[in-house]
Amino acid sequence: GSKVASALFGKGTKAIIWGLQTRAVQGMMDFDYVCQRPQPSAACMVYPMVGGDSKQNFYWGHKEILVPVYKNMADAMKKHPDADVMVNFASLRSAYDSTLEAMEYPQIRTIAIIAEGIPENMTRKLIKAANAKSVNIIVKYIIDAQSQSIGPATVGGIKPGCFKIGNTGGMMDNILHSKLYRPGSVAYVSRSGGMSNELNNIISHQTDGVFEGVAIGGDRYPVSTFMDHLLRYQNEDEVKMLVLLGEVGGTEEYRVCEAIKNGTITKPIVAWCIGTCADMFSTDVQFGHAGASAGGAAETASEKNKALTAAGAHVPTSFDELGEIIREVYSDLVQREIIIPKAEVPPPPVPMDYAWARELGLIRKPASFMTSICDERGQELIYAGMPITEVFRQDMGIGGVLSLLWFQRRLPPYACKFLEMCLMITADHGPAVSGAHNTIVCARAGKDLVSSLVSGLLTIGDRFGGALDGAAKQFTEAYDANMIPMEFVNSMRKKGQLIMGIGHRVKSINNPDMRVTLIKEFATIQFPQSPLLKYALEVEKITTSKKPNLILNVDGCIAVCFVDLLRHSGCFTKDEADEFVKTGSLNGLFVLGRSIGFIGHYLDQKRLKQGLYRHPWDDISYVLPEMNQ
Ligand code: Q5B
Repeated sequence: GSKVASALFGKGTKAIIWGLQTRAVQGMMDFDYVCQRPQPSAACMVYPMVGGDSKQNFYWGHKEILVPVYKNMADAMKKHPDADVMVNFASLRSAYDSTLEAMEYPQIRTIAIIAEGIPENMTRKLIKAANAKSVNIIVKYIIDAQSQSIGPATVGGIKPGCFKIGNTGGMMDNILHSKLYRPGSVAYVSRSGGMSNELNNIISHQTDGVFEGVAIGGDRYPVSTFMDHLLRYQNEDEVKMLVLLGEVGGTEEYRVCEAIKNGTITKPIVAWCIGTCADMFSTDVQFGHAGASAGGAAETASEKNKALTAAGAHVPTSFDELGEIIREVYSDLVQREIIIPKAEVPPPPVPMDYAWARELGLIRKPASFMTSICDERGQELIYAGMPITEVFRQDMGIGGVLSLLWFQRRLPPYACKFLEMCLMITADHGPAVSGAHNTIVCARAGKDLVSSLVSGLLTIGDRFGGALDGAAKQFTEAYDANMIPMEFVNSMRKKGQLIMGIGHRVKSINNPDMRVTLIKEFATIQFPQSPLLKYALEVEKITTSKKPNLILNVDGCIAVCFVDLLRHSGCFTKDEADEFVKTGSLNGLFVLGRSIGFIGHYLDQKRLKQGLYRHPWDDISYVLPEMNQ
């Protein structure tokens, strides 16, 4: 007897979905919505995840709804006793076990297995397990197993207005195009899920549409057969004509011939077996499905087409003619008033997913933020227009990367070298400076790397390490205003302001800072021009004449050299150069360079296993106010 005796799906069909295939489930929900089902078909999902049961959000038209996700099948079955379908998205490794488990629940009448690559022996065990149930239960099951290993053989099943299995029918535009949101009068069965899409298309254009379509899969051992479904269609009043899309391999089509001849199938049936081109090859041809290979002359597509014609099916001369034949049979049924085409009712609009609408170029929205330095979306990471492989091919170094990411352009090699030099020179200046001290104290308080690093970085400012931007601004303004160095120093004193980039706690003209010497030398030799450096050195002469430690310090020296680079390298306009000073890029150099040292200090403290730091009392002068009695 047939395993598929009654209707598989109705308008109220509820399914339990095994697996977290949210896109496919959303597709099912959208289908349900456009079919104007009162409720979604996906009752719940099952996924054996860590943690408790949860909920997954989906769209129901415009609204968002929550679908429960259960850790185990037993709970899903108990909470949703009205669910009689299982759509099993489990992988080929777990599909076997989960299908067997689902069979333990009598409420489940239909199981659709989506996994590809379930070994044939396991598929056969599943069939056996289903058959081992009592007769009542056996007739309840349809198991659509997938192709063993060769090519995709997507399982599919769609009943317009009622239910669709997973991704069957494609995306919403396809469902609308093939009018799969409302039932027609034509029911089909095919092996291939992919070809069933083509059938949806042909049938919707040549007739009043699809009533139901099932793709049984390309296995050598499909669990449901053509006849199982054709018999259901024969017994369904709303179905007025049948379509069978067979293929090379197997003998199932002969059972259909038999059924036509002995009057089991009385409804007009259009049939075609694909794979007729196999006759043109001198050797046997294995098509994409595991079952699609002729085991003998009778299994060829041509022989089966001949037999179907002889049995009384409407068989085209080629696949190209299939639509025409379907149309002819349909028109005849309309003429004889067996089919009375219904008025079209437009389906409710289903909102398109934002990502898809965007991909189709249908919508636009202002971006929440813009970026112009790095693009990681493509196959290759791109730094300011340059693929990362090219950065390495050209051996651009960290200076080159910095020039791309900070300044959005390739700077000449001497400029990249200068950037690297700044990072190397500012990398560390011992544990005593404010930032390193903070990092060390923080590390010794047991904090992590990021916290310790940040605690050091937060000390960078006007006094310590963060005088670059201020120095660049002050020196540039004075220079551009044609102030002679003495005028500049005096004006700053008058204003009561310190000159940024001047002065050092330990370095002086008697104890010169070699870092400053290195930068000065490099800029003087390598830069096309260094007028601001020269200006700053004149200022230094004046300040050091007052106090020997009022030297052009490391911050100041880098700052003025950098302005010379921005202004005279030919890579920036004057406005761009000013803008980079204004936006704080110069302090960025110190921050980046000194991060190297701070991380070093953090690691060093951990390596030395230093305990919590407490400042010694004898190093603190307690100067509390005296209380008046
Ligand atoms: N006087 C750096 O001060 C320091 C003057 C000045 C005019 C000035 C001070 C300063 C500007 C900020 C700056 C970066 C606080 C320094 C760095 C990185 C580091 C650090 C490291 C590393 C030092 C004594 C007398 C007073 C002041 C006058 C001082 N600075 N006049 N312009 N700039 N500079 N910061 O020695 O008449 O006696 O009252 O703020 O460029 O952070 O290694 O440590 O790599 O980690 O404490 O190199 O110069 O001097 O404040 O006692 O002043 O000189 O007005 O005059 P000192 P003070 P008076 S590089």
